[in-house]
Amino acid sequence: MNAFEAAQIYLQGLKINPIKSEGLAFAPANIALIKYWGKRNTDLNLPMNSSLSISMGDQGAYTKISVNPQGDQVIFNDKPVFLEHIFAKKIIAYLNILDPRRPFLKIETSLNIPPTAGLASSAAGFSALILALNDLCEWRMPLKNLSCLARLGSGSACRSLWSGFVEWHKGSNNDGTDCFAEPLPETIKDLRLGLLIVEECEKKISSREGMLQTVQTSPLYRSWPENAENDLILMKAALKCGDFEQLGSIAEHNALMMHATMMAARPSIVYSTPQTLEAMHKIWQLRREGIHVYFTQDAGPNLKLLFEESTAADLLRIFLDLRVIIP
Ligand code: 2P0
Repeated sequence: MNAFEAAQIYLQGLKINPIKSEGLAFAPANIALIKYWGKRNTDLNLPMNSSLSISMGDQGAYTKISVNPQGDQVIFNDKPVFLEHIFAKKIIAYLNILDPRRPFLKIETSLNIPPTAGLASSAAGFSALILALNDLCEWRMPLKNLSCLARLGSGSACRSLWSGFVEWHKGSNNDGTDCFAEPLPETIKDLRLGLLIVEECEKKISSREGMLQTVQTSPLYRSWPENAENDLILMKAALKCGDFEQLGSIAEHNALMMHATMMAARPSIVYSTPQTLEAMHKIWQLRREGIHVYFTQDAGPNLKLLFEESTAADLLRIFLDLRVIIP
């Protein structure tokens, strides 16, 4: 099964057949508290383990799509993008998987998240793109199918269709029909996210390459799917109780475990820099001093802090550039 065949199943016969003059959508970025790392199918972005994320409120991607008879056109943050550029190529390839006989389209995307923050902007981007298509073509498609379709663009995009906590079920079907995300009803009162930029650098190895290398070469990876599933069970229990401390503690542990599996790959994958480790030690020191703050880390050197509203003022005094987000 390839991505085109899977897309046709999720689309259930629908085509990119514009009904309205333009399709509009917003999708939030998301931060995984239980990480997606490793695929059982690289074409369909089917993961080895289920994952759980928190969406980033109003931080994400706005997308507008319209028909453009002259040819495909991609615009990012108000600037035209060459169609040969990797960013445009990914979008065009994705649209062609959905419908190779589609009309030419103009795709305008704006992101209000800092591109250097190491937030998976592709998650918000592909999620906003499929929502905008759903609007343009008036598909009125169930969100479960839209989640599957977003996943074909980027795995973590399937979690960006909702606000709040979202669970991505790994599923077991070869066609990915049971591999989609769903919102969770729980909330944690006064939860805040903080972007701690320790280094503004391009990541050296993409998540896609990093996952492949870890799955193929890390001896520690064998235990990752089972450990991640256990963390997911504990995280859902913490959410049910509204227990922030447990949420933070499990998320931090899960992130460190993911990085440990990567470090054991050959060659080793190390996203942390000395500044990342310094920030981690600072956070552990703050906890010893009674400040309730935890971190998570994705495929880059920057940290995302988890804390409660009451701690925000203290943290802003300690981390001067901390960007606080209300999820
Ligand atoms: C996550 N990450 O759960 C994990 C944790 C990064 C670290 O999902 O290859 O851009 O497009 O499916 O979704 C980033 O990977 O990868 C990611 P593809 P994606 O958020």
